[in-house]
Amino acid sequence: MMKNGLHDRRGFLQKSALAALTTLVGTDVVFADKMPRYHRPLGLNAEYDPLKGKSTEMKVLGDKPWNVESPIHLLDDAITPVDKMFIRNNGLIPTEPIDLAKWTLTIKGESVKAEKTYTLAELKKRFKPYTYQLVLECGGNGRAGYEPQTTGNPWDQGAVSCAEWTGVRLKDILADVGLKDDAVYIGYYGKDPHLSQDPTKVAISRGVPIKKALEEETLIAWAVNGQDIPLVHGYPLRLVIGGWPASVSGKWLHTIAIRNKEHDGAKMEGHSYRMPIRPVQPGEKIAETPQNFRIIESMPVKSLITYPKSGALLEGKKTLSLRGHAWAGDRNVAEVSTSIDYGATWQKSKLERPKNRLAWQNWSADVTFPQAGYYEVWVRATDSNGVMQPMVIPQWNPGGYLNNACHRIAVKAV
Ligand SMILES: Nc1nc2c(c(=O)[nH]1)N[C@H]1C(S)=C(S)[C@@H](COP(=O)(O)O)O[C@H]1N2
Ligand SMILES: [Mo]
Repeated sequence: MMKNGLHDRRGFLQKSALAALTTLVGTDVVFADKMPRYHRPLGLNAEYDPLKGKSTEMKVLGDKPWNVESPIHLLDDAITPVDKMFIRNNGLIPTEPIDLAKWTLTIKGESVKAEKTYTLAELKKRFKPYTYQLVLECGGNGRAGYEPQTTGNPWDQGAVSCAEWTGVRLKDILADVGLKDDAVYIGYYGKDPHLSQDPTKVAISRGVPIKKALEEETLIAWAVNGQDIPLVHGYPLRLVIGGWPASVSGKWLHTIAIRNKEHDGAKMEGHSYRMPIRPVQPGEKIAETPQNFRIIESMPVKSLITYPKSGALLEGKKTLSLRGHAWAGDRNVAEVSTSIDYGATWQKSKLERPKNRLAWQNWSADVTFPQAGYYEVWVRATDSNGVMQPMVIPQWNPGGYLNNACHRIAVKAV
């Protein structure tokens, strides 16, 4: 498999593979022209390290696949820098050298008038680029809070980011392709190999109803925070859909299928990214039939205290300036409040408007502690429909999804 990816028809190393090798080893590859046919340079075996360039404070949950979360205080920036962005992979990070000139996006499926393929250059030339701040939150963010523990990564609260993504609107591309009237869903396909490396298996292939896909903020993106998307976050092309479980934002994107039925790709089935329709007892096993579950769509209202870090020591003064972010899936956040007395009283914070729809909102508050001692600071957001975060862990569910219980930090005033 690797042979075909690296070598040209005559068996010599492709220019793109040589360029990748040069980048990897950080210097010229002398005698590249003397390299035997089908030789696999050792330098290309150097494993890509997704933690390179990441903050050393990131918390690694696992490396097969790579899952890495941001401690909450690391999410303090208004726009999440890539070095503080969580990583969630279902499969392996692609290792084939990526040739930008050859990367294409194909739109196909039952509900396109005719299949169409675009090169990256065509996408950039033919359609108008847009930049949006978009919240990407793993559907399982907060899973560690559920008792009993469910399968899946035991995320604390840091599987969330809000970065500035640049690309073209999927709706513009689909208008150019031409859809049939029966289009109801989209499904993405990325280049990441399945964990088993079995090429017939797909690591993940999810999607959204066509209505969400056609929103203005749904992007086919090639840049994040003004730079190329890092490999681990989907270089060179990714679908970015804010407000819904980030599992619908396909990385290493090469194909989008326009479906005449609910997409049936990998991780669309069973209890994957689904909630039970009726409440279940914690730990209860229910049949994983479509009748018992609904697909998670918009994410629930949530907020974080990103400054100070939990355990902060307040010395010589009684007032503390808190700050953080709040978001509410497809909705806006209407109010953020904080409490220093275990929820007995609440103080409304200053809440900024989102930069654009589906971006998180920054909030800040000055709280005054009546005397020296130990406190907990709680934060609670309410969305534009009046829905409030719960103080306690919400309804247990088999996938451990959608825990949006209030975030809190400890503070010691001395
Ligand atoms: N191709 C591909 N896309 C993917 C995934 C993946 O494993 N493969 N993981 C999804 C999940 S579950 C999440 S939460 C987000 C994580 O995006 P990030 O790693 O850039 O933060 O990517 C989504 N897109
Ligand atoms: Mo996820």
